[in-house]
Amino acid sequence: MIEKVKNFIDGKWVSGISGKTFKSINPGDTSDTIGIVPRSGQKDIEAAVTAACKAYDKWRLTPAPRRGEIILRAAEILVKRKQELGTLVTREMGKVLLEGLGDVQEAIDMAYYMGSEGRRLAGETVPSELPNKDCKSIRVPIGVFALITPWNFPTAIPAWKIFPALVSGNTVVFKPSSYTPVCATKLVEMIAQAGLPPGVLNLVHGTGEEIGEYLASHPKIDGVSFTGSTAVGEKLARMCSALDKEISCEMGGKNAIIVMDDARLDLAVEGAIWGGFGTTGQRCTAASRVIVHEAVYNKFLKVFTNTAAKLRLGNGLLKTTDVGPVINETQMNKVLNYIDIGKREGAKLIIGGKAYRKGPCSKGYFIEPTIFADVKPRMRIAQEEIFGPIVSVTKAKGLEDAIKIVNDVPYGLSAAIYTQDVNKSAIAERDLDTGLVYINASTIGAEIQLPFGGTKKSGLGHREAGGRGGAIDMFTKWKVIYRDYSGRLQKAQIDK
Ligand code: UN1
Repeated sequence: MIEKVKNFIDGKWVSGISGKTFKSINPGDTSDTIGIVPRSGQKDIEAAVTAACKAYDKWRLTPAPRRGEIILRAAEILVKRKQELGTLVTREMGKVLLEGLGDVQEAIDMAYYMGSEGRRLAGETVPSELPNKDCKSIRVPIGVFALITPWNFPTAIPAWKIFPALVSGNTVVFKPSSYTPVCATKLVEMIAQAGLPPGVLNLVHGTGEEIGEYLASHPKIDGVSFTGSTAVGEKLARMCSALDKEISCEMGGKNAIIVMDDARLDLAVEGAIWGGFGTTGQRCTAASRVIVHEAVYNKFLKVFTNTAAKLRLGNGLLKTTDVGPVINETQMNKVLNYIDIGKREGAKLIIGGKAYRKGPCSKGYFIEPTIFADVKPRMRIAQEEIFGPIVSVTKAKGLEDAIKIVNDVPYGLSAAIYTQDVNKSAIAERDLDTGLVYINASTIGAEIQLPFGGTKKSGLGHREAGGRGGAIDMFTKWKVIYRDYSGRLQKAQIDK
């Protein structure tokens, strides 16, 4: 079935003003068109921003628990339609069905968490230094937000942004990736069905080049939340800071798993397979490096390679598939180019290394799960984000050496260590310079009730998701209120 997708502006589903469209294609079978999508331009953005501005005051003044109730209703709708939406995630993005359903589950978790945040959004009350005076800090919304999201988590990442933005009292113009527009449309449809007033959440489809920057720099946009490449994030951040706009970016990663000589190798192999090849390596948290203690290097490599060799490529809807396609031709060429770079740099290609075009896979963007061994820490394949099913394995002399290798990259999102030694795990926890550290678990699979994000080139501004320091900080600003009921002028710092 081909969906005729529309924009959602001011509570109505509308076609793009220019009438131009583009197609959304199944990356596992390019003969399967999923949707015809408006290729919006600046006028569509204008209409969406105007609607979001118009809706802002009423939404801001709606009690936060009421805003939260709408989000909780959206959660219920998502639960009911999880199977349908998860299947669509697999069809439009390519990840295997279990992960497609996990993507939707992450959106559901976020909806419950942020829906109930409507009854918290807590500030502080503290005593005043003067009599008959009180002081408190409260969270207030920022205004109209532009949310720009990638294709690798077509429902979870939009949910990470939409729900905290809305519960905090902001209104939204949402521009999803042009590779997963149908998933974004279904998600918005379900949220709108929960009873959101018109204009509070608007959806505009189109490409980053044509409307992304225009939206983010629009004078009526107060804040921007972006997830995507470091190159685009840094550009948007520079632009927004020159325009005095709030901006937070969640960007690339070059995540690593350390395997110590005392590790449970079976667990470490499972973690490296899941982190490296799960989601076809297309997570910003993917374990694209494994740093192995020299004493267990050969043994680990052998089991890791044998296990990777058994992974089956294919259509993510089939139960027999372990690894789906990469998202598109550009990404496929980029990943294949990195395989060439690795070979030229002298890394040892031990498995994979090619596009996979057998049988039903001939119509999609499939790449064999690929492992490079004897990778030197400074090689490009060990430094740059690849975003595909490629894992580099590097030998380390010991814990200190391994931590140094993990940290010696421009990114700092996620890192993991496999060890049975509590002291080693404590040192890793202290010294790994990443936003997320896993002990005896892979680099992927962050839970939504804690802040998500990284150091260095992995993130700018506030963290995503829940917990102290999470997305509520991204979508609110602090206001401090002093109330003097003494009936006279009291001077702070002067009156005693
Ligand atoms: C991403 O790839 O941008 O921790 C997000 C994880 C997921 C989210 C990944 N919960 O792997």
